Amino acid sequence: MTNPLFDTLLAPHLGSDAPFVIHPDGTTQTYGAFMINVNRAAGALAQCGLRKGDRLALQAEKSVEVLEIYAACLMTGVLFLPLNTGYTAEEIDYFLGDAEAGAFICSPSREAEFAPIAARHNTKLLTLSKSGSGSFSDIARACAPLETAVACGPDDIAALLYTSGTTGRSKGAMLTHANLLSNAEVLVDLWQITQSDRLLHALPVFHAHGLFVAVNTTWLSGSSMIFHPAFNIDNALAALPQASTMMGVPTFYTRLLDDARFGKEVVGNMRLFISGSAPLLAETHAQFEERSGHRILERYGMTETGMNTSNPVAGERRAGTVGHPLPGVTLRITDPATGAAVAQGDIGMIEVAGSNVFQGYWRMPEKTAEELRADGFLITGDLGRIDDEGYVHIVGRSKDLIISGGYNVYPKEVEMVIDDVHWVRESAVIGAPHPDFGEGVVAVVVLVAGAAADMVALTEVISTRLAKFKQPKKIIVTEALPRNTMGKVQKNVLRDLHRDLFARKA
Ligand code: MLC
Ligand code: AMP
Repeated sequence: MTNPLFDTLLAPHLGSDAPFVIHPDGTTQTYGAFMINVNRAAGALAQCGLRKGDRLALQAEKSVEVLEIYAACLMTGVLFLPLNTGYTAEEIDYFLGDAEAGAFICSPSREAEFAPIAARHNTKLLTLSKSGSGSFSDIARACAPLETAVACGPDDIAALLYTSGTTGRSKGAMLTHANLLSNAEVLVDLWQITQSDRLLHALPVFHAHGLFVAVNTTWLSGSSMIFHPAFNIDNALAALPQASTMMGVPTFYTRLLDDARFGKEVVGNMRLFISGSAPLLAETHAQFEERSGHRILERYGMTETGMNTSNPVAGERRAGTVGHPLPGVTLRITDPATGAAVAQGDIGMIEVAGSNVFQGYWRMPEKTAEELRADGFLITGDLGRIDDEGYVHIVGRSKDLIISGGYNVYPKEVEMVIDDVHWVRESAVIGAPHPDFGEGVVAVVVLVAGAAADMVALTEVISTRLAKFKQPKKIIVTEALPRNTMGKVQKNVLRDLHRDLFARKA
């Protein structure tokens, strides 16, 4: 095989009449039709001057065309760099510059906004609309399709996925062909995904969950997916009777439970509900079983590693746990201060190693060395323990991270934006329990002595500079931030103080 990832996931579908995508209106796209477009998209990448190792950034509404471009990147060795559709121009500026993207595909509605940024970074700017039209599609339609995959080895980088960090500066996680292939193979086997499965796909395709976990396993198994542009409760309820599997963040499950129409009647064909990206409350697990008869399978992953652990399909799916390490993944719990292994059952830092673990952060060797040990174990920043039956429990995080509706928000990044405002002396950003998003972003702000707060201006600054999901849902002005004797802000004190800020829905 010259390109094992492409040859395993995609090449077998050439000419196939089997259904790949089922649109909400019931129309179906076959694998064969999809592959013709993949070859065209690969031809277009070459026509745009992109070669193996170059970076293609993409910020576009979810569509099958996005998947065609992702597949074309795997075929040509061009690094796929998908970006959250909510990112502001300032955020995009950083990604294009840091990745030195050769080309950037954006929505036509934002072309004018991004043109000067792309020009500054010497990045070719192309467009793709949610209906699949745009300058990239024009090139793909006119160019010669690429028929032969470019040779790529297991350690070649397939994708660059940016994740924020505690310093506030996003880091590009380099995922290799071997990372993606090994994870897809393990998951298809473990979750018993077969050609007859039909996945309800309502996740975004710019993150590991919706892209690698959902799409790569679909390709590998030759199964199909009902493809929704986003999670919408009415559409999800209408599609569930035709689906056999669903992958979602906990918010999907709490929204289903909040709807009186959800019950056993709509899940008659369902085989497996999978949850991840954020903690699923044991209470949600129990309520879901009561209403639907299904025990949600919870698994645990990270952008840097893909999936690490999973509850079983056949055995007991234990609420409040993320199951066992996947075959091929070694998971250990260590003392965060010393790195030494803790006693069985004790709480410590979760570290993982295996063929799923990424190669490091793009052009940040020091950051890579801080998190990836010499023996190949990644320090996840998640705190957990392993119980007597080998189930992994995640009990907290050592990293200062908020997970809101499955999206990661690093407080530092938000604090830096707020602290730039001249009348703000300092700020602390925390997550408070939120009935819909799990955690909601809250900013606690201290004013410069004698200054008055201009909340309209502050909100304006935040919304210009930060994607919507990072923006605080509540801003609280306070006299002073609580500090310990070392002068460090006590975020735990703030979290306790504001734990009831987002009252549970009646
Ligand atoms: C939307 N909003 C959010 C938000 N999503 N705010 C905070 N957190 C979020 N996650 C904003 C909207 O812009 C809107 O603002 C308001 O909140 C309410 O919007 P909504 O219509 O209710 O939200 P919706 O569009 O339905 O989106 C919610 C969601 C979505 C949960 C469906 O966020 C989502 O699909 N999340 C999935 C994230 C994901 O895929 N994570 C995987 C990461 S990979 P306003 O002011 O306009 O009302 C990973 C590895 C692993 O973690 O293990 O999988
Ligand atoms: P991301 O960087 O977006 O990939 O987010 C990875 C982080 O999401 C992990 O380090 C965990 O903190 C969290 N996470 C993913 N799955 C779970 C889960 N099932 N339970 C708790 N936290 C999870």
